[in-house]
Amino acid sequence: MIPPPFINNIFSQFVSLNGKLDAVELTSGLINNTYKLNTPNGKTFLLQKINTKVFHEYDKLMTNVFIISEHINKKLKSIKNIEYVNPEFYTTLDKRYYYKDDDNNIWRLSEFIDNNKPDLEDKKTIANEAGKILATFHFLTNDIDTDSIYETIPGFHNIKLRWNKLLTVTKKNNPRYNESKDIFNKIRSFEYLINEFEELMHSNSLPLRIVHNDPKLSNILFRNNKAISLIDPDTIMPGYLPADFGDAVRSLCNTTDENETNIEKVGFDIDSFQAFTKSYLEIMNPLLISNELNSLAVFPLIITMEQLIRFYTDYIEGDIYYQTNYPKHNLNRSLVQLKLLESMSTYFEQMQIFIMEN
Ligand code: GN1
Ligand code: MG
Repeated sequence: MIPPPFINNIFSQFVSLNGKLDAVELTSGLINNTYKLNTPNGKTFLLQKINTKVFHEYDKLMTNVFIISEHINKKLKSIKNIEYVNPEFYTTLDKRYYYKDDDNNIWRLSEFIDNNKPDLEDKKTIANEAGKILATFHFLTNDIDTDSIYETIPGFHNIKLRWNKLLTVTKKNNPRYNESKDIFNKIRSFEYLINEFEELMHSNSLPLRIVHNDPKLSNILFRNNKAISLIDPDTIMPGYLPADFGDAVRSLCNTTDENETNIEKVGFDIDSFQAFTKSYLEIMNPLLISNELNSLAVFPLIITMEQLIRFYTDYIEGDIYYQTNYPKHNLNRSLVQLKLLESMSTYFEQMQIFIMEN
């Protein structure tokens, strides 16, 4: 937690402040530090310290954020009846997209959108709402020129690179690897997904579009079980739409969540998949080309494999990327993704058929 005088100083780089702020840290993200700020006049903001070890290109990242936000605002004004809340990002008083403090920390400020947690007992409704909001985001950004958006983390969804990195770290004599070789061998049994990804890339069959790259459930805001916004614009980059579809399915169609410690509870929920896919395609089907449609079913497997590789690699490397709350957190996260992938792969044909019928 950052001390109050410090936070007051950062906030007042963006907005003039009379009085004291009340700050609460929000901990659901794995990379940045996020604070909810209440101002004396009752307005709430979200202040974030950008993790510059992950986001080296924070300047380009923030340029992307402002371009995208402005585009979405314009489109929401020109087309009525789109239900989407676009949080406002603030420039500093001297018109910069972020504030660099004396210790070279990078801060940004946005409006806090009032929301409440969705009722996860009602998984189908939540998945249906999530499909709508991801499709709305894709629709709102589909006419942004991909050349105008920086690729801030090159190869973000290049699973081949992620796989090669895992192969490199497992070659070193590493005790964490030596003790968990059985997991590595299970991951290896899904190596065919790397090849499928490579074939898709070599055939150049997927168009580059604007992609969110982190449309997980905790990045969707709900109000009374209605999805209202897709937040966390850090990773918006040119990429492939099926990757977003895949990541959303990975996160939403898990019978439990990414940090579950009881692995028995993890599995693929086909009902949520169908509810999500149906509402996603209702909006996006007319805009997708057939190669995109044809690869929608395999991407949830590819992205789950990628997330599995990333968590496991980070565990082997000593937890240098993801924030962890206990010693084997990343190993546990890997086991969750592995079980999810095993379960999901048994539903692959059903997923394919459902997509073709919708
Ligand atoms: C990271 O920090 P957060 O929670 O927004 C990660 C995503 C992963 C996600 C898994 C830049 O996102 O790619 O899917 O954790 N972001 C980055 O929860 O690596
Ligand atoms: Mg993120």
